[in-house]
Amino acid sequence: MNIVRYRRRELPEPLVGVRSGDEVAALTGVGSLHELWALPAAQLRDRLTDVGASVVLDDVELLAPVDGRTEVWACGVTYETSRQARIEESERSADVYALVYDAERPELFFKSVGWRVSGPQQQLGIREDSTVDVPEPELALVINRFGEIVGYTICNDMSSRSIEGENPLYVPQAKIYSGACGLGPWITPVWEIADPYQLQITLTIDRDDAQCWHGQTSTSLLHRRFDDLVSYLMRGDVHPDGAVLSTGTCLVPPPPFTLADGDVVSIAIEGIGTLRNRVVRGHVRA
Ligand code: DO4
Ligand code: MG
Repeated sequence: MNIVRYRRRELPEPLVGVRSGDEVAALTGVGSLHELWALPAAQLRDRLTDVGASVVLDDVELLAPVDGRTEVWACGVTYETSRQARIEESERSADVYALVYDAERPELFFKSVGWRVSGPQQQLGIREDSTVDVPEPELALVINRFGEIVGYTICNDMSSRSIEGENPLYVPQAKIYSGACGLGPWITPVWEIADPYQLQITLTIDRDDAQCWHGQTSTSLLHRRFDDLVSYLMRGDVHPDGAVLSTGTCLVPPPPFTLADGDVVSIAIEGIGTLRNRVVRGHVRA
């Protein structure tokens, strides 16, 4: 079962519901996702049982599973692969990545406000002023206002390697721009995943209807603990509508790979699903 944010063709307002198989049913009396993140984890499960009539999944538009004041944050250099890729792309400041990988304090950065996030049926972007671009397939934690992990989703932390590689102080420009954050297709509640440290992550990139890059990894290679990452997010701020925390990438397509206009990026995570988006160069359609 998954928690979905979606729209029915005949209705303009987003709805919140649960998906089981190929059916979606609206949650009775729940108008937004962030209302659910105001509940303690122990109450969430019960709240998901009160649903209305079902509709067919194919007949709804799935939206990014984030709304209200829920922010998307991300962690960096949490896997050895990411550490190595960043050292290689940033000759003059390689040290900062090696240092943060081993430091007690993880790298956390702001990624997106909810309204800018692309859902599963929307486009992702690559910047006009960037020359090397990659998707970053990441397991994302859904956290309630009390800092409890209540679910999991998939984040595509789209990144410009040429801009970040020039100078790590350019990370916000490499990571935050039109179409830089993809989330979805839905949220898997925490109790549905037996071991989040044993999930297979697969990245597939298709170009002109043929596969041009494919890689597979596992969350077992994570160099941090999820609770620890969450504690750093919560210790300096409040998140009254909860937060989404993406936990870093373990797959970075090496040079000379770079994303191109029209590529289709698919990220599959075991127990969650597949997030698939088309990429455009320049601003994405709102
Ligand atoms: O240091 C920059 C960000 C790294 C990142 O996004 C990742 O490791 O996933
Ligand atoms: Mg990342």
